[in-house]
Amino acid sequence: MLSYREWKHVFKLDPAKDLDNKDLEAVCESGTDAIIVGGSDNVTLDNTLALLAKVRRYSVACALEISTLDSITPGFDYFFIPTVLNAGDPRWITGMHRQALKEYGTMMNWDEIVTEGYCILNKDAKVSALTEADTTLDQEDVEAAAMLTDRLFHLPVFYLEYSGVYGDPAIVKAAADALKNARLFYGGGIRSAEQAAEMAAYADTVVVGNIVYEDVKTALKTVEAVKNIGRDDGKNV
Ligand code: 1GP
Repeated sequence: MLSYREWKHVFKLDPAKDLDNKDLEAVCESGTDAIIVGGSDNVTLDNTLALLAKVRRYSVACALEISTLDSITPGFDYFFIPTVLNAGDPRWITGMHRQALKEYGTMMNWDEIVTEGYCILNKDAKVSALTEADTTLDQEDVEAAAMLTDRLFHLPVFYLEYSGVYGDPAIVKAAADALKNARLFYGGGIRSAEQAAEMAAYADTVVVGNIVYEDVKTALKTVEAVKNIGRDDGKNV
């Protein structure tokens, strides 16, 4: 299994959404580097476990991105923990994290934990409302958030989250240029192989979500598009 620091392409699957077994197989066997299990609402322990069991039929790496303490369960290769840097509600910055550590802190395998500095940029995304995110950030604000992640907090991942809309490549490039060590994850609105390739020119890891549920054939084409970019990030893996 590749370390998350080597992932170029991942699919994000939502435990609250249905995907038929044939499509799930195609997604897991597509050559993507990993499946991230995560969603903003109606995520439960039951639907998380059900999706984990299905993905585990395949050899692809599988990570849980935690959005609710209820869905935490062992069995994933990695646990991605977002801290939403531009959240208005402090529960999404450190509140739920402290609560989780009180419950699970002594039993956590820290090698499997990856903290993501999240920057949410689509004002209409469910996750913006949920976290009360300030999405009015310009390029300099995003560069500052990237530096906050990378230099000040030394987080391993900076996640530019445009969930539902395709982002601004100039902002993604600016974020990439501001990062020295943190990996840049880009996610949001990828609906074609060309868009996936465009973001892969700047982001270390391209996250493809909803299109899987809307047009699986196109979703599958994003894998090769991203893998063909082959850029050198200059970071240590
Ligand atoms: C969502 O960043 C991911 O958390 C992917 O976004 O669903 O818009 O592809 P989309």
